Order: sequence, then structure tokens, then C-alpha cells
Amino acid sequence: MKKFIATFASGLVLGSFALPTLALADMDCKDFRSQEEAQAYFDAQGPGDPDGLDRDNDGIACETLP
Ligand SMILES: [Ca+2]
Ligand SMILES: [Ca+2]
Repeated sequence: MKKFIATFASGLVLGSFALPTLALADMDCKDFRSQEEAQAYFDAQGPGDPDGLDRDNDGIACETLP
């Protein structure tokens, strides 16, 4: 039983390390300072929108940014 708890605890530690990595891999509009910057990233990523920067699918990323 002790071994099970130790395994479970180390799994939790590994899990908490994996989460920030996932957050870094997924960019959001708030991660860019300007629409131009978001657009450049979006164009470089294409085709497709894995980061969800163009939710209305009109080809313009983060139109809410300045
Ligand atoms: Ca995103
Ligand atoms: Ca758009």
C-alpha cells in the first residue's frame, strides 16, 4: 500500500510539470501585444488554427487586439 501511495504521489508531481508545458504550446490572443504580432504567428502556423486565434474563421487572427 505504501508503494501505491508513493507511485500515486510521483504521478501527481509529473502531472503538475506537464501542465505548464501544455500551456506554453498553446498561444492565445492575450499572449500577443498587437494584432500584427498575432497575425504573423497565425500565418506562420497555418494552415488551420490549432491555437484558436481566429475563432470566427475569417483569416484575421485576434481582431480584438490593437
Ligand atoms: Ca489558444
Ligand atoms: Ca477572425
